[in-house]
This record gives sequence, C-alpha cells and structure tokens, in this order.
Amino acid sequence: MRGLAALIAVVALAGLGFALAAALAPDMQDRATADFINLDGDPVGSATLTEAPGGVLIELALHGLPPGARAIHIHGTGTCADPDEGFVASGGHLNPGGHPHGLMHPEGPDAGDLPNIVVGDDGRVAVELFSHLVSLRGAEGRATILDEDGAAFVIHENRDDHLTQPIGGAGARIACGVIRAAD
Ligand SMILES: [Cu+2]
Repeated sequence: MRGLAALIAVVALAGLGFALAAALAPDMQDRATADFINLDGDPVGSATLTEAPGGVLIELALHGLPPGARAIHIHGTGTCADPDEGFVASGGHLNPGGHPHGLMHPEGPDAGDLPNIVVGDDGRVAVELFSHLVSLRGAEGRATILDEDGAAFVIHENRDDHLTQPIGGAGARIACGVIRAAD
C-alpha cells in the first residue's frame, strides 16, 4: 500500500509540474506575427507580437532597409496589398481614441505611435519595442490590434519627430507588414 501511495504522490506531483509548465510556457501566450514587404513587394523581415500584462511586446528583425532612423507605426487597416500605391490601403494610425499623433505631444499619443527604429549600415535592425497603448484583443480597453479590419505595421522614409501632425514628418511609406494572429 505504501508503494501505491508513493506512486500516486509521484503522479500527482508530475501532473502539478505539467500544469505549472503549461502556465509558464511561452507557447501559451497570445501572439501575433507580421511579415514585412517593401515597395517592390520583396520580403524585408518580420515582427513577433506578444501580449503582456500591460501592453504588447514587439520583436522586430528587419533587413533590406535604408540605413538611418525610420518611423514605424501601427496603422489601422490590416492590408499591405498596394505596394505600387505606397501602402496607402493600410489607412491612418490605429487610433480609436482620436488622439493627436506624437509620443511627445501633450495631448497624444495616438495608439499607433511607436519609437523610431534605427537601421544599421547593413540595412538590418533587430530591436524590441513595447507599447502600453495597444492589446492584441482589446484587454483592459486598450486599442485592439486584431479587430475586424486588423492592423499593419508601416515603416516610413523619415524619422518621426513625435510631435508634428499628422505623422511626425515621417513621410512616405517604404515597408508594410500585416499583423496576423499566430497559430
Ligand atoms: Cu505611419
């Protein structure tokens, strides 16, 4: 009987261990991804978005971009189907609150605002950004990335001054990535 009790205890502990591992495993987190294309329609890298308790962690790994500081924003329509037109189909910024643009604007920011990225001389950038303004699925009333019409990252030709309306002087759109729920 003692052996059986020990066996049951081991099985119970193993079960608890699996439950804990499942709760902590990164695979259990809500994630989304985006594959970027440039104005020629060629792939230029990707992003992984992971829902966090207070926002969304954005991991960017991009290549084939012009070196220097570039604006990146979350735009409010999930399409990059028009590279020939300069990605205008992705619409304006994700901004359900109707706030002025700019991380440094006294009445901003809008929910699509992000810090600039700095592309290296090799055309690459690998960086993590964090936005407390958004949620993948609308947690705590934050702007929803995966809503009915989705959302897309847009990279612009210039840096964002985080103040000027409507997009901080960021200029034309040079790359775009539709944000899609991860499987
Ligand atoms: Cu933008």
